[in-house]
Amino acid sequence: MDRRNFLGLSAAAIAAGAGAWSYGSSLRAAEDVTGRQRLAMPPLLDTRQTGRLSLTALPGATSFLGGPPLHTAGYNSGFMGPTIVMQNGALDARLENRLSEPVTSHWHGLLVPGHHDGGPHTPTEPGKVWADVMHLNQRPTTAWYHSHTHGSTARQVYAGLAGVIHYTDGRDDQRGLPSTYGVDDLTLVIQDRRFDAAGRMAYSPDTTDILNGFHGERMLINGQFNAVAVVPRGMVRLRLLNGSNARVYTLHMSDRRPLHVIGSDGGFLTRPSETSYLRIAPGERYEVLVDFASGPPPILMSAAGLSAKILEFATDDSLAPRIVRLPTDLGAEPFTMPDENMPTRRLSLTVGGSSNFEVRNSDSGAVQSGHAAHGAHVVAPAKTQMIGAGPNGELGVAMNDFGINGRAYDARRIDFQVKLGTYERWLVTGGGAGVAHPFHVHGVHFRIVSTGGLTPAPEEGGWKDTALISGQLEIIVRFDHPAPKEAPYMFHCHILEHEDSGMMGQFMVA
Ligand SMILES: [Cu+2]
Repeated sequence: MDRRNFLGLSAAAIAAGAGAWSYGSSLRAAEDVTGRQRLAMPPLLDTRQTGRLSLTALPGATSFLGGPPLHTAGYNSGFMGPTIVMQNGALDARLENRLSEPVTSHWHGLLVPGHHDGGPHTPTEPGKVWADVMHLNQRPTTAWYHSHTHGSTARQVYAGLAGVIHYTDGRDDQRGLPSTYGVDDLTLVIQDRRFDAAGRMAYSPDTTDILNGFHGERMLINGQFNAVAVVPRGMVRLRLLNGSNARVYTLHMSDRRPLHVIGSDGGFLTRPSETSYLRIAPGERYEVLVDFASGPPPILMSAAGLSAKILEFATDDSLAPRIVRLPTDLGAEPFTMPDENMPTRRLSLTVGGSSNFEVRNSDSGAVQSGHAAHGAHVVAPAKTQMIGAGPNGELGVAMNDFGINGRAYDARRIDFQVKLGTYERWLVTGGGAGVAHPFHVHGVHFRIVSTGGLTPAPEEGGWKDTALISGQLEIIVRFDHPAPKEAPYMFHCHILEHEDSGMMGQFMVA
């Protein structure tokens, strides 16, 4: 198989039914009072009645911003995936792969055993089907799913292999929360994309992109550019997923109206927490309530890294506001620190064997030619050439791994084992490449005890599965599901170019 051609369409793939498809065309009927294209939600795939989930990874040809069709991929469509509604109980899940390379569906935020986790040890080969019954039991939350094929994750997610999960207990009415999908309960997949000189969306990471993570200049929300979210004049719930490969956003409303955070990666907070600025790193989710009752509708902006418009809103007076006040109690159980002697584990996300390694980006011919040979749709290589300060302060080119505790990911090496049903305290540091790394652990939720020596902000004080490392991150991790040697859990940087380059490890739970 020619890896370069993943985003390319084989004749067989076209015959499989994806065909040419324009993301914009299906939305034309949805123009509204603003005269602009209305933001569409991903299609809803509710598994609660059937107890079944069927996903098919498909190639697509998607046109953006009026440009030519581009090679994309998705679950059950040619680009991106449906919003899956799940609940506690048995779920008969199935993933069929109609792409020309292996894929997985990693359930990011679901508490399932290693063999259901969709990590790199359980790829579904082209033409094959993965199927099993998953037994789900966890707190309601907004989770997501994406491909996690080692070495290809960044490119596959960028191509569209990602979607959102609404994990529900059916009690949002009792909580006083908006819950009408696409009306007062909006799912927002936030991603940045880069366009080349010819106006085509491109994924062509060079050395700098691998060091910093691949950043784009245009915002894509639910796979759409320049769309406007239309909401009632009342309380609106925004389920925010940072599905970007690398970009961290600091979200705020253009008029600074408050964001009332009600939930994070692993479930609801005990009560809403008000903030004006909300930092969200790749892989993280937050649920917020925003009151649109008064004033001209604000614009969702990002203040960090990209001082830019993320999403415009418009209000529609014909939509009756259903929720007009902030709930006081979200029903989440407060967390009490376990009174037990926990093992402490130290993890350092490292570049070039050191978490403090000074990295310089290079335009040297040697570095560039290493990438130029691969063409436009190349995946990040396993090793990256970079320039670092040598022992005498001189600059020299060396091959250096991204790793954890100085070691790059090795699928054959189990980094450690954890006892099932216990807690551990993890002290996680990371630096290098001048980048803050979002740390994600599979199959668990954790609580942040401290970050950078401080107690976490209230919105970071709930259950999490991903957290940005600034200084030392101290977390309490709970292990409730087994992960055997043949299907261990991953822990890794969620800058996908770093993950693919080796900033990942794996552990067993038994
Ligand atoms: Cu990283």
